Amino acid sequence: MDRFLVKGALGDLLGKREREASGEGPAGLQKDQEGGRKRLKAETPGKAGHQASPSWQHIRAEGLSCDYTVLFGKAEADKIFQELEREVEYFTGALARVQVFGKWHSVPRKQATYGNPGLTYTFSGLTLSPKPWIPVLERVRDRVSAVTGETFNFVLVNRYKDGRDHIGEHRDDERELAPGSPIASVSFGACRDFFFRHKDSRGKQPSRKVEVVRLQLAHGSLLMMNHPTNTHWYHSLPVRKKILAPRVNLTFRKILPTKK
Ligand SMILES: O=C(O)CCC(=O)C(=O)O
Ligand SMILES: [Mn+2]
Repeated sequence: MDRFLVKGALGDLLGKREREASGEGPAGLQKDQEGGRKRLKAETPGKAGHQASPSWQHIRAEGLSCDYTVLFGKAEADKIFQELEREVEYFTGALARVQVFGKWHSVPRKQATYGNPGLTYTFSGLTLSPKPWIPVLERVRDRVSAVTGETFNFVLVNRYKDGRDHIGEHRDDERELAPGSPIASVSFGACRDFFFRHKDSRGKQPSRKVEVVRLQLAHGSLLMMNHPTNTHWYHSLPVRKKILAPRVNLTFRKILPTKK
């Protein structure tokens, strides 16, 4: 996690968001035309019949494979959001700050990690253990697993108090992720723009032009970022000053067990 945090903060400070906002057209969202990828289940097992099957949008570009659905209806998403607001304990002090070129800055959002016992991960150069799972996070994790068939041992929680909070362009640290595993991103609260930029299409003089993939992540939504998206594409949540409401995002991951 270490790497993306620093890169994110660098992106923030150097105005990468401004570059992201320019140019290329909207992402092509493919409606669920072939019934979904094999492992995306059409229905949530073990739940009462009132629960609608998720309808997936498949987002594809060169080296990018994502699947998007609204997993929780408004009433359930509202409840989960309230519980997250009550129960999640965010980092404070040194863990809520990041050093860039020797200077300390506040991370422009709040963060917390939860996960299985015995796991460790690196964050801001420190080896940390996630907090033990709490019921609201287990509930969301289990719903994601039920509809995708994927399992997760770790979640990073990001809270954006309003549209000024953001995350700069970064890739998630693959050294700590199980090879080939997807990242499941579940969002609650304010709907926010979310961009993917191809690694060859970054900076002032990109080696080639690849269209930016632009999404909006709604209240109660799930975005599956499948392999190899994270290898080829950077992602970000840009500043949106007009947004006054908070947002909480959960990225469920499968991280490699700690070497003994
Ligand atoms: O808030 C989001 O939607 C993205 C968060 C993210 O990219 C991350 O946690 O690595
Ligand atoms: Mn990320």
